[in-house]
Amino acid sequence: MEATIRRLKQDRRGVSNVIVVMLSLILVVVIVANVVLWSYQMNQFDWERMQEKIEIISVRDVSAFSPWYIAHTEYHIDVGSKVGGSYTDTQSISDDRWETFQEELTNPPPKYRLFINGSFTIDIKSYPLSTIQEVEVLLKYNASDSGEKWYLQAYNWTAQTYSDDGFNDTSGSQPSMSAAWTYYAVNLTSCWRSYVSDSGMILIQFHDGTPENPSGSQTKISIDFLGVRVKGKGASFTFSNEGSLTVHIVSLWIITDSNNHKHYNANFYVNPGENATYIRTDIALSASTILVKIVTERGNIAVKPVSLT
Ligand SMILES: [Ca+2]
Repeated sequence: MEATIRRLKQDRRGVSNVIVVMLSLILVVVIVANVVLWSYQMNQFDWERMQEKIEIISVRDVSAFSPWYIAHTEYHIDVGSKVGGSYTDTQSISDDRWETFQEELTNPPPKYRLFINGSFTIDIKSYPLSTIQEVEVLLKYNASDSGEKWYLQAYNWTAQTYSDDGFNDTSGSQPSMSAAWTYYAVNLTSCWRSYVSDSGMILIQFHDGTPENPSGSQTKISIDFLGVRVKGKGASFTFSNEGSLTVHIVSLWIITDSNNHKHYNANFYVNPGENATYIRTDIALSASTILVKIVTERGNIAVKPVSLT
């Protein structure tokens, strides 16, 4: 009887030992499998990352001017009068036709003055506002006398007044002699957005600057051309993928100097063994020396110093 009980106790201990050993084995197998799988995945990732060979081959400024946007309705005369021609004569610089206005005597004090304005519409379907870098205005005119300066302003939609704040040239234009065709161009620089409505409309005013007394001359002004154009942003990046895997570029940096690092999200694929050019119409390469940096989805980086001419 005692012997039977002892054997039973031994058997039970034996069974529990077997269970412990089996559980331990399962645990070890699970751990080992995980470690192997993890290191395999790590190796796979590292291997792919090491296989990636992406280079920036070239970076170019591909910003471009739009066509000229011209007056599509008659000029509005605030002060002065029309002497001849029509707004259609101001649409082309090479048609030997022009529209002529004359100053008007205003009070007080009595002075000869001229204020006219025209409306111009930027084609925002072709040049969305987000892709515009600059706005330019060009005037070709002559004056019956060379005694005064002539100014271009634009309507500031925020301030609701005509202004030339921020223009690259606010000093006006003075003809060298009477009846000499004179070109006057202004750039609205980085302030251009204040002068362009959401629908792309820009109102340009042309006016005299040093009005004469009634004893002076009542100047006649002929406008051969008045137009507005925009410069669209544009940067092109050519990459070379010399590796055996498709490279996905996810980030782009334009570094102008140590304080100016501009980051752009990117989404561009370069096939293995191929060169590919990536065009961005939201990037303006305004500085002459920059550093371009890209980051791939696998975490590789390519950098290129660029001198733009
Ligand atoms: Ca003309």
